[in-house]
Amino acid sequence: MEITELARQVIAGNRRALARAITLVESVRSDHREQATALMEEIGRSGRQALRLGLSGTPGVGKSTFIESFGMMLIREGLKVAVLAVDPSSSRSGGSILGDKTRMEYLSREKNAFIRPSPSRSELGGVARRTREAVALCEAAGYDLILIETVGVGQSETVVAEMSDVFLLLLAPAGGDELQGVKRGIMEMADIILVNKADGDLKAAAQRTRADYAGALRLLRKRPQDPEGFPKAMTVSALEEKGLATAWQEMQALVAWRRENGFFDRRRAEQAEYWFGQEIRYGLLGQLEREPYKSLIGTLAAKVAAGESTPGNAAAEVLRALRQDAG
Ligand SMILES: Nc1nc2c(ncn2[C@@H]2O[C@H](COP(=O)(O)OP(=O)(O)O)[C@@H](O)[C@H]2O)c(=O)[nH]1
Ligand SMILES: [Mg+2]
Repeated sequence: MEITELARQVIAGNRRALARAITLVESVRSDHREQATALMEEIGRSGRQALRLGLSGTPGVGKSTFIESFGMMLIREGLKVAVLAVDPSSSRSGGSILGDKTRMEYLSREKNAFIRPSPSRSELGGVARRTREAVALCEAAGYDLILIETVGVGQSETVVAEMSDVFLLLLAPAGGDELQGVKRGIMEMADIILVNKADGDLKAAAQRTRADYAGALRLLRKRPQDPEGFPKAMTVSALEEKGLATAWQEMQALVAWRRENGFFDRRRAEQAEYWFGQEIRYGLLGQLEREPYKSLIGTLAAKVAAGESTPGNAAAEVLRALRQDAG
């Protein structure tokens, strides 16, 4: 199919076209990449904007259950919902644990929902680009809300935070009174912390955990993009569908404030700049993994290891070679 026609069908809301378009942006073949770039140019003109929600949480906290309940609630409100995942480990673990359709039983059957698991590729740069382009495709296809899911591993949280308007951190109730070793960096990215499983026997523990995190959030440096009371911690039960409507109201209030105060657009502009920088880095790193640089680096690494060259000198030699080839 011609790219212009594919773009037209994506914008017309054709789901199969959207799925095909995402398959195209996931491909690593160089001719496909060219087509994907052309496609992204075409769909960039749709002018549509979705709300992008990032969702992070370790395996077992209830991400899939949350997406199912929360997504169904939004569908009932008449919204179109897309679910994407960033999981750089999926190719190694032999299958994605994210965007797991079996736990999104109802949502996956909705015509106004679109669920796409993480592509099976381990390289974070590739996964990041593909997800960013998939987000843009879903926006062009008319989805109102895009949920981008990730597990708390490595850099994947940063990747998701840098493509989200609102970043949610999902936690489970803590057993004791300790915070669950959530890295400070992740806390600092969160706009709303949702302590899930606030039901049955776990309810009291969830409320304690929420209070602990609310306290921890107050200790963080105030960010300009937050109105009074944010970032905040709340309890929800994805299983019993409790607290979800309140959480959604909070997200909307936050977004409305950021829009009114210029932070929404500013954040998107900063994100575009961030990804520009990342694309350059990924591009350069990709070049280093190809010949002739790969061999050159191998030879120099052996010299460095043998003490025949210093890391600084050896690296300078590689950079010189890159510059010469470019010029
Ligand atoms: N009690 C309770 N259990 C939940 C809740 N949400 C998820 N679970 C359970 O936690 C387990 C992991 O949920 P899942 O959604 O697969 O977590 P994920 O790995 O983060 O996607 C499952 O057994 C769920 O039934 C909740 O709100 N309350
Ligand atoms: Mg899951």
